[in-house]
Amino acid sequence: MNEYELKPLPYSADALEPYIDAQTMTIHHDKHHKAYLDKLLTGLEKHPDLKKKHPEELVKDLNSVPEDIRTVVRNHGGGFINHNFFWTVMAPKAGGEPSGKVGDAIASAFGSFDKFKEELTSAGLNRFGSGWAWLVINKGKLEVYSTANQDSPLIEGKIPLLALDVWEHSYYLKHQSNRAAYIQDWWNVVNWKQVEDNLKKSE
Ligand code: MN3
Repeated sequence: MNEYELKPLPYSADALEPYIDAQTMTIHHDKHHKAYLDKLLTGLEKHPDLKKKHPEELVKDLNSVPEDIRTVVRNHGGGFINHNFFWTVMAPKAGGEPSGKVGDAIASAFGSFDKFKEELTSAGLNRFGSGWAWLVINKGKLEVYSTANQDSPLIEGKIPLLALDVWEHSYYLKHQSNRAAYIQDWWNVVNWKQVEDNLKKSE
């Protein structure tokens, strides 16, 4: 299948209401996400062979990408794959506290779910400007951290389990400048089943 296509959202645009509004979801996916892909494709026109690789592979190994499009791959390739991932870790009728494997892994890495929630929330709040907060696996251990712009954890060899987009375009229409209120709402749509799948896949 073509990995350089914009896939539809895995649920309807209004599925995450009342936490994330339909208009935000539509613009975020149809305009912002699409623009990352379009700009990535424009960059790759100069190096069509690179399209034989999965976009994640390009981002993972930026040094092997020709210098004239390295920044394009980092920013727009990153934006493209980060959003592919982001849609999957949200779902309607989700949120709450994870049980099972993920619940155990979080409790053992952070002490408790509440401590983890605090850490990820603060990573999102303290990211100055645009970026992401992540739960990743780094050298076999669960870790919370944040990246600037559209930098993917894959650049540093970290495996993403959960992503929180804190670019203003993900909340401004509903929450205006209140990033904290957006993050609080976002916890209600975290798709723990997908996070668990991501954890299992990483093993
Ligand atoms: Mn975004």
